[in-house]
Amino acid sequence: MTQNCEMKLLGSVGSAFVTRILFVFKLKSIEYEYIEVDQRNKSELLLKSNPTLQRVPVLLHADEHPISESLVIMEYLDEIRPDIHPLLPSNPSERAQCRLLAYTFDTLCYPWMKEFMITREAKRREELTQLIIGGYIMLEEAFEKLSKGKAFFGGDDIGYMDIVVGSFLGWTKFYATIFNFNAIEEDRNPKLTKWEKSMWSHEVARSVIPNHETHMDFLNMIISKLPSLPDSA
Ligand SMILES: N[C@@H](CCC(=O)N[C@@H](CS)C(=O)NCC(=O)O)C(=O)O
Ligand SMILES: *[C@@H]1O[C@H](CO)[C@@H](O)[C@H](O)[C@H]1NC(C)=O
Repeated sequence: MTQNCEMKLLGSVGSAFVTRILFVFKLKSIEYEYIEVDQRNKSELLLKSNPTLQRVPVLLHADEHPISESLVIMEYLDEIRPDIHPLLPSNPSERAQCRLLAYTFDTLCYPWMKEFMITREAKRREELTQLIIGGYIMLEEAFEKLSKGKAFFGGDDIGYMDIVVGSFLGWTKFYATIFNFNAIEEDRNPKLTKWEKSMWSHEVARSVIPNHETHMDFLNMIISKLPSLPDSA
């Protein structure tokens, strides 16, 4: 228990990357202290613990070196708590596939989704729609391989890839409501559609994925950080 209290998470409400760490804490029953970072006014603690990237999440574990980047933190927590709810598959080739997939999702799909949210051009938004659809078709194929007919990427229960992609389920649902665009559609993604249902009926996913209002606040915060338009005619 004492050891548990030495875990601190710097996060911002609404961030899917932070949601990933909340998933892991819940699944592995890790106690932690949550410290909110205001994205418009970053704290000294954030700048000190993640001076280069200056973004959340950051994990502070006792006197260890601070750890940033959600995927790195997820693997760290999996390594220090390997006995409770292991996240990565045991097979090295499947582990590598998961890591590659997560890397691809974060370096391609995420920037597309982020740009989709802030772009003011209809044409660009349409291009991004197609790119995101392609990304989720790639995930559909990966799901087929990794899940082996089970409900989750991780098999019978939530694993590494369920967290990586599942942390964005609040956002894709938000986009469906606000922009009338759902990245996961039954006709293109029959398996992911079922997977999404399994995720929403999972108690941990339901408790850590932020709600609509939180996403709306986050969107407004992002917009307020953008340079203002030269005219608003
Ligand atoms: N690749 C990073 C992405 C983290 C990230 O983009 N965090 C955002 C919040 S969603 C942030 O703190 N941004 C602050 C900034 O870029 O100035 C991860 O996986 O942790
Ligand atoms: C920024 O945060 C600091 C403390 O972290 C606070 O003293 C200051 O008033 C804040 N500034 C604004 C503009 O909110």
